[in-house]
Amino acid sequence: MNESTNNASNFVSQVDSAFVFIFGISIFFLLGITAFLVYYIIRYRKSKNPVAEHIEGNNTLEIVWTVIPTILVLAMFYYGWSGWRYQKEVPDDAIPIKTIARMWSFTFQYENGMITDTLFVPKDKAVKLDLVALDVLHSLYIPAFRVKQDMVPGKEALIWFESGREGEYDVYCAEYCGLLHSYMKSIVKVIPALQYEEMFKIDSSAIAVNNIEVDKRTAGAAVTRKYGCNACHTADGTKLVGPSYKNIMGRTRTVIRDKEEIEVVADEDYIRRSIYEPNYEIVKGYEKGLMLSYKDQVTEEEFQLLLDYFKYLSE
Ligand code: HEC
Ligand SMILES: [Cu+2]
Repeated sequence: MNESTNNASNFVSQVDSAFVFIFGISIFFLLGITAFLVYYIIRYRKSKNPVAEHIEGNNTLEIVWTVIPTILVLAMFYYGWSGWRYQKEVPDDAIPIKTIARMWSFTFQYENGMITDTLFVPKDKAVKLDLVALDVLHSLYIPAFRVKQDMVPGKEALIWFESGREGEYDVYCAEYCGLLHSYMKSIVKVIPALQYEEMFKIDSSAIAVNNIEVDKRTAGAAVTRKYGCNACHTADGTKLVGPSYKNIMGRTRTVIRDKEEIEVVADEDYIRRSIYEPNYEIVKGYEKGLMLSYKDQVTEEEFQLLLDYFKYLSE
């Protein structure tokens, strides 16, 4: 079942026709029943029909209004079910992209290890997203593609699609996941297959250093965007879910470690622990368990960029 349309995804026509079918039947009955209702209210109003008539059952009517709705409901079920089955039949050659959800961002990891905060997919190629939720319930929702899947920590889930139209489409989290849930959105960019392959020839951190951020000292800002750190942190001194990056380097931090309040100096080791073992010590006044470890994600090179960036923000 591989239609060569130029729809945003291969599921659009099926989902939409199921929707129109169910919606059409609903509208038909809404209008029909309302019209009958109004007609009988007028026709049998009290002034015309003062004494009510007692009516016994009518077998023909009973059968008609049982059989017809049953057929309609079964037809709706069939439409929905066959569309659902198609969505579950992941093609063997689908390109896997690991999709990681955490409070409050999505990140996408490609076969070569590259990570982005925008989902890039090639046009006219089947893609499957391996969904991983790190902390709480999330749900990946791409309305334009007609796909949506809950993400439950510890439970594997998959969605796939094939996009036939280049462009940018919204990605949302569709499961309330805490304070900044409404900020948990991203974009999927459908690009030509050739350009998709080109993308992996360039080192991702090189993009950050050479193109987006010209200044080496602020290259770390691109790293914070890539990993969604800015859902919880700011660079301008404003407190969000976590402390601001501004003026942390070299300053004394009051932290809770093993239930004890102690003072530590924010040096390289401290920043390293903050990112790779965030619950080892908690900055006083903030909540434990919100920031998850970025072990296996933030690379040493990226860590150095972050460090330069934090130093720059603390000058
Ligand atoms: C879900 C929210 C959240 C995300 C996402 C998050 N953090 Fe945090 N972060 C916190 C909280 C809350 C604290 C304070 C509690 C603690 O010390 O763990 C914190 C503390 C820190 C600290 C110590 C700050 C200080 O003032 O001493 C650093 C550095 C830090 N985070 C860096 C990062 C980086 C870099 C990222 C992305 C790679 C990131 N955080 C992602 C919530 C978050
Ligand atoms: Cu979410």
